Amino acid sequence: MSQGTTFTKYITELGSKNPQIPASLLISVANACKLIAKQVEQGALAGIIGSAGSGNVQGETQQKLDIISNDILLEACGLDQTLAGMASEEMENIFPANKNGNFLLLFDPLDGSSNIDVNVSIGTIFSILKKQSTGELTEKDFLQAGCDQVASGYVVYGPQTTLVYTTGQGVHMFTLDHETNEFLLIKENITISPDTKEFAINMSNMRHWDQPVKRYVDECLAGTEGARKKDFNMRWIASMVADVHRILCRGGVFMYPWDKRDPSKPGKLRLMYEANPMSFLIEQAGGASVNGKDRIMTLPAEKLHQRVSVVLGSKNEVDLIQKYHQGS
Ligand code: P6P
Repeated sequence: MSQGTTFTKYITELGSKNPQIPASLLISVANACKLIAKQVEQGALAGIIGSAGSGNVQGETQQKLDIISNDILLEACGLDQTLAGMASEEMENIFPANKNGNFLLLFDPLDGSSNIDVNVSIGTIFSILKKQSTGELTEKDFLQAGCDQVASGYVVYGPQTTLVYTTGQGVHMFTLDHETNEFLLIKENITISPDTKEFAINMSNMRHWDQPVKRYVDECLAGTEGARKKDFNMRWIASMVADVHRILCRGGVFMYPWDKRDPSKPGKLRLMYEANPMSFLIEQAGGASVNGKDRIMTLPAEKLHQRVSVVLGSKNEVDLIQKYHQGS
């Protein structure tokens, strides 16, 4: 398909060749994200900066834009007849849609929302599963492993509004043209270099990390004089979508590991609508994604909002970190 093709045309053609592709749902998500982009761009002008004065199921303060984005996705996608139901970081329970639908949509409507007030890139992350049961929709329908995803992607609201998705046939990137309000194809079959000199982690948590993560980061910091014999660069945007987008564009490794601050929590990030969709993209681009010891896409889904430790990106770096976690 040639550069500049619209996302709608691209996905419609894909869906016409393979009915297993959730084509109309992907188009509904993209259209919802166009509306979210308009809200994000308005910011303070639309009086939507700041806290909504409520908390979500995660116990986090909801930003006004978190709720606005969530509602836009519910409304825009709820009309899609192929959609059986939705689950969101911002909602404790599932949201039934159409009883004849055969797809499930899970999303973090606005990831990185602590960056909203300071005009730093944020994003929408989505994951699409097939409804396996024939009966009434229940939360159990959503509890599927990452390998069962039929599609995943994100939209990053940054200097450009860019959509990246996969249906298991490579990773493809589209940027929103504000003239036509269409996502236009800019790159197909994105791949990540297996090696990198750039890591992303919140260094302020160093004293809380487990030994394997501390060893890996110490070796990166030791540079050419250390075991890795090369210097590394560090980035941390505190917006997973922006960090993952950078890795898809130029390689790197992203870590949000378990740490001692709350030992009962396996990690900060959520499996179903953050780690799984991003892992699908990263693996499709030739990278790797683990929770330390194990491949994230094979982890059993036990709870809708379960958390997980995440190490993802350039394969050789992720493999090394995994080796350290496996004690070798
Ligand atoms: P910290 C955003 O809140 C988020 O869920 C991810 O997008 C991001 O990578 C992480 O949390 C940032 O966490 O603890 O560095 O603020």
